[in-house]
Amino acid sequence: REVAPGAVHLPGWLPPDRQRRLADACLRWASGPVPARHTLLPGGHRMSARTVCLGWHWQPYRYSRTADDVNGEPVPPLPGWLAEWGRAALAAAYRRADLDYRPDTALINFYGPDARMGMHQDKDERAREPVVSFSLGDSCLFRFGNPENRSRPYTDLTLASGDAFVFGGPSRLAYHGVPRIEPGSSPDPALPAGRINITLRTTGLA
Ligand code: MD3
Ligand code: FE
Repeated sequence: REVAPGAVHLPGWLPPDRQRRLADACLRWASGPVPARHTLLPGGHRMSARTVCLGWHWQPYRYSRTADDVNGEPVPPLPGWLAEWGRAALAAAYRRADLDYRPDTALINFYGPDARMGMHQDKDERAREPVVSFSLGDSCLFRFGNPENRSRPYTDLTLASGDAFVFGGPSRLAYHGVPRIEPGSSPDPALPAGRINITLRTTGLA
């Protein structure tokens, strides 16, 4: 399950009831005070996934407390239970009980059948704490690359509903992307259609 140094895949780590609870919460946040939106990238492209943020609002290449590129509203807080799930996933991945992990942000991405995410690094965070990802609903093809550039070598794997993935250490700055969604692959009809991915991060901002 260690895909690369510091990158640990935990298939099916979230049981079905937690998948449903998290997905329901994601739907509420997506239609909350700051609606999920297709983020506009500096080059003029619009991301095909929709994103909603908790704790800090992300837009390339900065974090803010208000959703300045949506409606200016303050972003909802990151709930303690979700940060706790992140700590537990990190402890399971690294087999350590004594980790001091305090994520302050979640980015939640909603993918329709044709949404994708190009190869990129996540380096807008000042801290270099690990990122913890949870996947819900449809599976996707996930491409995990290297920290040098967006091309080979990379590892392709499937991320399925309930999977947790931890990216720390040398993997924290690796390029990665989502080349495709597998429509209709969700294991649970009680989950919303499409794919949802939640990433927990530490911005290092105050
Ligand atoms: C590796 N999300 O939100 S999750 C993102 O499925 C993002 O929505 C994808 O890439 C998604 O930035 C991939 C896996 C992931 C997330 C963050 C990472 C892998 C990562 C940060 C650093 C290294
Ligand atoms: Fe990313």
